[in-house]
Amino acid sequence: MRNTRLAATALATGLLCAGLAVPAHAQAGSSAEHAAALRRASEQCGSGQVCFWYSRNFSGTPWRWTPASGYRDMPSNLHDHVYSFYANASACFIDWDPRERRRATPGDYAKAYDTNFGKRIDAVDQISAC
Ligand SMILES: [Ca+2]
Repeated sequence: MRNTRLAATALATGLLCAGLAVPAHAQAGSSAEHAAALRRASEQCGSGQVCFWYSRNFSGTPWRWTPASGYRDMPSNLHDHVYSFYANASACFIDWDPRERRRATPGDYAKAYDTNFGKRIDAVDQISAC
C-alpha cells in the first residue's frame, strides 16, 4: 500500500515537473505528437514559403510569405501573435518597438513561439534586412 502511494506521488510529481518544463523548453507532448505537428506544418507550408500560424502547434490555416513578397507587415490578427511558424525559406522577422530583428533560415520552426519572439513580431522581410 505504501509503495503504491509513493509511486502515485512520484507519478504526480513527474507530471507536475513535465508540466512546468513546457514553457521553458517550448515543447509539449510526446515525440510522436511532436512529429505529427511537424508533419502537419510541412504539409501546409510549401517549398520556398515561410508560414505563420495564429495558434500553437501549426493549428489552423497559416499565413504564407515568400521572399519575393518583400517587406510585409503582419496581417492584423498575427501582429504580435504568431504562436507557431515554419520556415522553408530565409526571412527576417521584425519587431519595431523596441526595434529588433531575428533571422530565420530554412528548417527553422517553433511550435510555441508565444514563449519567444512570436508575441513581438510586427513584420517580415527578406533576410538581407536583418
Ligand atoms: Ca511588436
